[in-house]
Amino acid sequence: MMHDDIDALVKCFIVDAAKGVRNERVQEVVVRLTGDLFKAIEDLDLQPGEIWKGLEYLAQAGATREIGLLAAGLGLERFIDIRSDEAEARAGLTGGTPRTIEGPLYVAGAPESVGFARLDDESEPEAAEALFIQGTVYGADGRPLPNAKVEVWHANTRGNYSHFDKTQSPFNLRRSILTDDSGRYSLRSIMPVGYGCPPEGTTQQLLNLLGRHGQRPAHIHFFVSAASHRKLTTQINIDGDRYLWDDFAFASREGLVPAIRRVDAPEELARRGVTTPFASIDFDFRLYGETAGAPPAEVERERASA
Ligand code: MBD
Ligand code: FE
Repeated sequence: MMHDDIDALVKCFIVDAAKGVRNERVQEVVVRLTGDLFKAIEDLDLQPGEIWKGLEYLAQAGATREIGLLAAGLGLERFIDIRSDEAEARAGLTGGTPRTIEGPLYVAGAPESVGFARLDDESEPEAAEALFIQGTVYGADGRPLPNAKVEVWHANTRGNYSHFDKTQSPFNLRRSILTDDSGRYSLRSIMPVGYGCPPEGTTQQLLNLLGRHGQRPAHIHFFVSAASHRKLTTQINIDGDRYLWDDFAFASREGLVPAIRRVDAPEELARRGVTTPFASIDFDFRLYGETAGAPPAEVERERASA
């Protein structure tokens, strides 16, 4: 069938068949996506069994709650970010901390504190290197922002996230820190290890067929928000990870790989209240001001909460 014939057919099925009140945006999107799908079926000569296989795959990915993981692995989430970067650049917003993808593993409702938080529940004292992160949140005028909210979450030494990994305590490695009067935040946690897609899951199943791995480099997620500013969604990477520039979710970016300082001086250990050498990272955040010309920075999507 020719593409023009497919367009006519889709119009018949979706537009002409409409008798009730329609949502114009939904109709526009469905007409486009259905038409593109039908054309792909025609061009690739997809067989009925292949088409059902695809639908069954999506159903399975949904049923096992891996749609968010699939979006990351296909680069869809990264693509959304690239478009958001372009929209911000068009609105004249440059020079802020780079965004990178949220991923599917945020959980709302983490414990909140002012200035400092310890993220780990002390359940991995042997395996884990202590990690301290500290910095300042800067606003649109370049000045430190007191009372900014730094939401932070990351994996444990097995690459697993609390809530989704039921062996961890609630909100382990998840906190919400408000910056102090100087716009500063600081935290103590443990060095994370990179996440890997569940080996038997739907996402890894597809990645295998594509000859791809499903590994992320070690990373730490942040939401940074403040009154009159655009919410920033980003991550920092742990330098030296073998997957640093080979992330299955394509989230590594220049500017998000801070230097790690390894500290073993006895007086420093004593000052931090630790008995073994630790890692320290300085990382500042630079937010954009609220901007009429840019699409909303707050993304609506289904998120876990506890
Ligand atoms: C993660 O930890 C993550 O950040 C992403 C994007 C996908 C899967 C697991
Ligand atoms: Fe993650």
